[in-house]
Order: sequence, then structure tokens, then C-alpha cells
Amino acid sequence: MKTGRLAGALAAFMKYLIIMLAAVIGIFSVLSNAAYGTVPDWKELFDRCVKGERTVKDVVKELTAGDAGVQVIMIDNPSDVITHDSYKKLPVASAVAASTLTEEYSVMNLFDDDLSTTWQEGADGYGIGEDLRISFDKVYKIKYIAFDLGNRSSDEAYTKNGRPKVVTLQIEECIQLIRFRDVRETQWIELSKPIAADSMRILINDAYKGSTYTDNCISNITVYGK
Ligand SMILES: [Ca+2]
Repeated sequence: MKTGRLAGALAAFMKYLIIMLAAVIGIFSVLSNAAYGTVPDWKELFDRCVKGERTVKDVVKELTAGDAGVQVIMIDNPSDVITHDSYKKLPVASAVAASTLTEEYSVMNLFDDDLSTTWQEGADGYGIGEDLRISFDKVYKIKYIAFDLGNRSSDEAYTKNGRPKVVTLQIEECIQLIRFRDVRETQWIELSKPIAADSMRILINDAYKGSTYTDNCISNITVYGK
């Protein structure tokens, strides 16, 4: 009995030690990302780790993901800059989603400029770990991305369904976490340096929960480059 308690205490101690190690590694990430608004919610990550909802390995991986020297910056609508600097909306040649709820919620709904049509993942729960791969017709220097998250067809549909909260954006060697607000408006990100690529990947890490459904929805994703 005594040995069992000791082993349990040791296991608990080791678990917290690993979490603290992850926290230390993460501090470097926070220091390098603090100015850009893409810092993960530390308390939430820690709580989830303790509750066992997130593995330590996942957290370390997320917090130490390479960024190839490019930062993702949350910005206000940059339409003036886009016009002034002649950036254009990039044509999406094809896109593949790890899962799709039904044909009605096709991944191509992301690129139709129509807020009433959405892509909805088709995995269990909120589709955590599900990803989208977007291909353009050629290589562009990607600079801005506009995200319309959630089912924006109506206020009711938005609230009832899930919305991505944290996603991983991967463009070539740039891998960065983006933490979004839960708002019914377009959220813009800027890459500190344009990245030349003909494709990109977006993976769902976390979701704002829907009041009725566990489907995670995105209405539109619009990518700008040259
Ligand atoms: Ca749409």
C-alpha cells in the first residue's frame, strides 16, 4: 500500500515536472512572439494539460514549432495597403479537407466570397486535428489572409455551431499558431515577410463550442499575395 502511494506520488511529481519543462520551453516562444499577438493562452494550455485534455507532447510541439523567421501578426483590415501595394486575391485551384460533414458543406465554400456558405468538418467532436490543404494555381508571395470563422449565415447558426479558436498555419517552413477571437467579423493576419508558396495548410487546434452542434465551421478564407 505504502509503495503504491509512493509510486503514485512519484508519477504525479514527474507529470508536473514535465509540464514545467514544457512551460520553460514555451517561455522562449512567448518572448519571441509576444509582440505579435499570436501567443497561446498559457493558463488554458496548463489547465488542459493537468486535466489530461492535452498531452505534454502536443503542447511542447505547438510551442516550439519553427517559424522560419516569419511572424504571424493579427491586424485590422488592411484593404488600403492591399490596394496601395497591388496585392491581389489569390485564385484557389483546389483544396482538400481531412473531413467534410456533408457535400453541402464542401471545402470550396471557403473561397466563394459568400458568408452564407461554410465548410464544416466531419470528424468527431470539434474536428480538433483536422486540416485543410489549399493549393493555388502557381507560386505566389503570400502576405495577408482574411478568416471568416464560424457559420456566418446567421447569428443563430454562428452561435449553434463551433468556431475555430486556435489553428496552426503552415506555409512552407513557417508553422505558427494563430489564436482567434470569437467574433462575427473578418479576422486578418499578416505575415511579417511574404512567403513564396503554391499551397498552405491550416489545422484546427481548438474550438469555441457551439450551443447546439459540435461541428466546427469556417465560412471564408481569402488569401492575398503577389
Ligand atoms: Ca463561403
